[in-house]
Amino acid sequence: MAELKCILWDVDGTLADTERDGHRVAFNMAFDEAGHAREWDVPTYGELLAVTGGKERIAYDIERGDMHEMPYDEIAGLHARKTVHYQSLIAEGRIPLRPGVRRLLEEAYAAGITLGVATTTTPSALDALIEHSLGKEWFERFAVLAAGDIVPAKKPAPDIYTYAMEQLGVNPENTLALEDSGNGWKSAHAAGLKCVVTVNDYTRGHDFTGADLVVSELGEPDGEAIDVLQDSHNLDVHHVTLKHLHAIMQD
Ligand code: XBP
Ligand code: MG
Repeated sequence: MAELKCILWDVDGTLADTERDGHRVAFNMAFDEAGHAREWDVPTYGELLAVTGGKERIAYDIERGDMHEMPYDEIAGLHARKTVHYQSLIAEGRIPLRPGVRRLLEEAYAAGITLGVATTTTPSALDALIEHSLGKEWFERFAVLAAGDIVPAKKPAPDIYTYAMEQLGVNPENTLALEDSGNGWKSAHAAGLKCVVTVNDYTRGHDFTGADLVVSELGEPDGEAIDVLQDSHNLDVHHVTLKHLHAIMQD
């Protein structure tokens, strides 16, 4: 039994559905621009999401023989262009926050819970999402933005969560993660955190054995009841509130 003091948020798939219509499209724009005969369609991108990190994902596609060989510098250059395209797509405002995200963020912030981000995504891609989808005030409201290559081992390794907690001076037993994917859940769990998972079309079939709560979305009080896929603490959830997160920590 421990007090909830900190919530660490994953970004892609959790704050917003950025993968299919954001990152995937931006990768394809960069491939096309560089003259690569490669397009990641929706199901292919789902397979590639097994590898976290954009540069790592390109390297994996090369390794499995679906893109032609290129040196690491070229991969990094291609990925840098992808990030520019991603920032433009986000600036167009076409990727909204997922249901309930703003509500729960505001509720936790008002309650004095320390809030942070722990993501695999490139920092400048994260900045674009905060600026255009969340609002600039969140640059200050998040006490840490842990992102990208700041740790060498990306999710499912625990490193990004461990790094974020070190920066904040909080303990794992007082921290809860919000995630959307199997790799994200594994990362949070390996860092010693409790974890609530909001699935999406890409991640619904992932293995979340042991996660504290797995739901279709955070939901809204005036909306339909959310789907509860896994409920390890027997919570009666219509939409996820701060009260539920406290209950998970104290169980
Ligand atoms: C997100 C990722 C990222 C994004 C692309 O995983 O794996 O690689 O798909 O971002 P998670 P970059 O939500 O578990 O952090 O291209 O900037 O890496
Ligand atoms: Mg994610």
